[in-house]
Amino acid sequence: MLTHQHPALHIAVTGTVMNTKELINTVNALLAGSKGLLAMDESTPTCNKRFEEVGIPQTIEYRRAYRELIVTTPGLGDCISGAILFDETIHQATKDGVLFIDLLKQAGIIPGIKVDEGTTDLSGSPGEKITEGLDGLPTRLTEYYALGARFAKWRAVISIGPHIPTSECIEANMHELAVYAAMCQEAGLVPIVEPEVLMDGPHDLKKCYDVTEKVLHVLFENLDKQNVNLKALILKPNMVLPGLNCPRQASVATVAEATVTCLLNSVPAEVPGIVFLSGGQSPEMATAHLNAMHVKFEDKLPWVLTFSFARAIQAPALETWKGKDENVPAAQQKLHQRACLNNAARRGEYTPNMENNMA
Ligand code: 5MM
Repeated sequence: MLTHQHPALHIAVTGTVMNTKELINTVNALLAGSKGLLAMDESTPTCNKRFEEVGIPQTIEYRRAYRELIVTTPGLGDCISGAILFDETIHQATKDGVLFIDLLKQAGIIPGIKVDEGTTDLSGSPGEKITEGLDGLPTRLTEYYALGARFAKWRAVISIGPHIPTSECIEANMHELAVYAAMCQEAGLVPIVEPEVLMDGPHDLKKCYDVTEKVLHVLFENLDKQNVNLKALILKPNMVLPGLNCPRQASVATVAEATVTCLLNSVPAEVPGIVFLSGGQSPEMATAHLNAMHVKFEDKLPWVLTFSFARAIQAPALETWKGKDENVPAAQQKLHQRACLNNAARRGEYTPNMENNMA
């Protein structure tokens, strides 16, 4: 037997087996029941931008207070299985000194961490971006694991325009996502792989479909090249939608059908789960789209299909909070309500009149 021939290899092989088991346990817990993920990993510039939109001061203390509001929301763990944190947040605590990461664990929510370091211009390709953060990533992953994170997230951004995306941009970004995913699995963290085709622009739904399908094909080719275990990752894609400035918007049923068809054509059945980003859709539309996918396609889905929204879960709570202590309970109620509505959508049980009834 291999292990008798070489003791060092025995340790390595055993370690890998243990690692895979732990990764798959984490995946199963993240995809359990009718729960989904809460993305609360806005980088400082993005968080400040969201605050500015609703008139909240853009300081580290307001960001801390807002994240405290989120992680202390009563009952959040009933609807949310995992929360994606930003580096600043993973080190923060409540005003009484309890680490957010500990509060999440107590609530039965698995802590995750955004590990990309944002995007920069892709050289030689105007209008296109490449994500940064691979340098020193294995060390950071080890540190995040020690802090208690059990999954990670990396976002690649693909824009649609007259001459973009280019094949070079797609290839470069998907290669990075695959390298990141391999490093995560090595470090015991489940990789959430997020290739986001942006909604900005006047393009139609067909264009979004074609670009999303191509991006996903290139992604899975790269994951294969990097020997990433598809059973131990989660895909976080965009839904297939017309651009925000497209004159021909699509019905909920059309978006659901286009999205599921695109995913069935490009995501291997081995992948355990797909968790959508909301990408700038209103909270109500993101929920309605997820619901329609389950109503029409439930028995055809080889993977779990759920949510990992940031704006589409947080927006009503942030608008209600406005940075004021006295608004915290009402804001928490909004957050909990949105999470519950998305749970209903994952079961195909959401109806728009639940919006008013739950309020
Ligand atoms: C695409 O953004 C992700 C999902 O959020 P939405 O549901 O609002 O589209 C989200 O996880 C995003 O990656 C984080 O908010 C971090 O974004 P930044 O811009 O801060 O890197």
